[in-house]
Amino acid sequence: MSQEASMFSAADVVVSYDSSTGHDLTVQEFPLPANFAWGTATAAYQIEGGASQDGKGKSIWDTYSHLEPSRTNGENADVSCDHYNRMPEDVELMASLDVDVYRFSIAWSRIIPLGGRDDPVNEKGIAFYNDLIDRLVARNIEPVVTLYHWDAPQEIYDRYGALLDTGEFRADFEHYARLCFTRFGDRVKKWVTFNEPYIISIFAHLNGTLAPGHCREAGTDTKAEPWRVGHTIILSHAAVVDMYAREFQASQEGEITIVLNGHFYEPYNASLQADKDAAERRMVFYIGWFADPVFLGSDYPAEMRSYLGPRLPEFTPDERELLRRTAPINAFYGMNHYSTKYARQLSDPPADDDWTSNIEESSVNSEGKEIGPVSGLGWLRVAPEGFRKLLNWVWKRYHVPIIVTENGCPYGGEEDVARAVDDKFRQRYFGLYLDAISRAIYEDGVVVKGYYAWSLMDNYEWSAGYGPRYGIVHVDFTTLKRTPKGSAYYLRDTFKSRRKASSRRDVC
Ligand code: PNW
Repeated sequence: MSQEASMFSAADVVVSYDSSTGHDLTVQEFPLPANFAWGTATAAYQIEGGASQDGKGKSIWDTYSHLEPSRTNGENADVSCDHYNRMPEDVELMASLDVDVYRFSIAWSRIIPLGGRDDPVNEKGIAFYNDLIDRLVARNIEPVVTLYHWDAPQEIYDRYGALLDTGEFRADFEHYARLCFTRFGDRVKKWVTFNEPYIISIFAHLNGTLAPGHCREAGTDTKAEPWRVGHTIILSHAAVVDMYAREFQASQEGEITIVLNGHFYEPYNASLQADKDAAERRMVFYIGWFADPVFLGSDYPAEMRSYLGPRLPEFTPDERELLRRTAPINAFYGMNHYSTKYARQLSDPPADDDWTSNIEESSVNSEGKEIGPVSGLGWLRVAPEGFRKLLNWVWKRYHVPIIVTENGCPYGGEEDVARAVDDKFRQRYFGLYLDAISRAIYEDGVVVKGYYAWSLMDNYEWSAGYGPRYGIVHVDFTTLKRTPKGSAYYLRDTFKSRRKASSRRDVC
């Protein structure tokens, strides 16, 4: 199984930070700019629960999480953290941690239960998000809203395959986005259209480990579908950016962009040119796939065109013009980042649906050296140097300010609240990754404006169910009690002192 397909392993490993990496993994507490924003992030399906409350329609995740046999560890998010009913408490919790920002997503099928442009609006769903936004604003917490965090309305999937039909999806998504801008845009000043198009395309339409679970075994066209889905996302994003700029930006004065995830890649064998090229090309296929059209307004990267040939859809002249026009409107690069991997160029012929240009990923290189200490997930290694390099890579290629819209890690044994609260592993991970940002800013000249920890609280980790816990707040999934972990206080305190340190630095 490729690393990409394995979601959860090594639940309770004992970690030594000075393992085989040879890197200095001591947190330095380097400063961050005085106006650097910190926040927490969540997604609707992962925390809300209230699956059919107040007229909410089904999403593809409601269906996928109830499949028999289960593809989600036997678990669903019908209740999850019950945020839908406990939202005021959660806002107060964030206020107590002094967060500047809360990034959350809107469940499309909560406000348009059937999803389509001619379907009715659910005012009770709108009221929930209005209340959330009002409470955030009252607490001086900036709402950052993602429109699509993986939960397409089931009905539009049944009607036309959701993201598989570019024209239909784009029209329905535009309608949904317009509704959100109209109802919430007086108070929401940062919008994200899509969360992680790579994961939607590959995990949901090739590996099949996320809803709607398309994969070779399910008989779907894994050669073409992921690239069609990516194409739909890019064009739907651009259309909505265009609409926001034309119809809303002048009066609402907000910003809009997309969130892309990506690892940094190091060569598996650093003395082989083929592996060095593979590491670079893996990032082009992972990130450039979306970021070139979105932020440069250009075609897909040339490497992808030549490798994928007719599997990769074409942009029409009108679409190229749309991309060119909207590229500079994207206000920042939303970066979700968790870890670094090694990339190795394979020589055996790849599968006909290969999406990597025949590159294998691993956490151990040709000399047996690990990329970093393992977290609660085998692939998620502590590798802050890779993070710094990725910030540089993105800045050099796209030259837009970066906001880190997700970063964090799970660790083993955190069901037990007493153990979870003492989450030194996570505190150190955060500390090291914040040091990497500081060095990228002050030593490398990269513009990074904010950092949102994933996640505000333990939640439903998609196909891994309630296994991996990424929260800075522990959730007891029986009583639903919230208990801040040490990392919540670490983040509150470290941002206070790092930002103070930077003002001193600026004065000197
Ligand atoms: C993100 N990977 O997903 C999502 O935005 C969140 O909803 C999710 O809970 C969080 O990260 C933790 O997994 C990812 O394989 C899924 O590199 C997979 C990867 C990265 C991010």
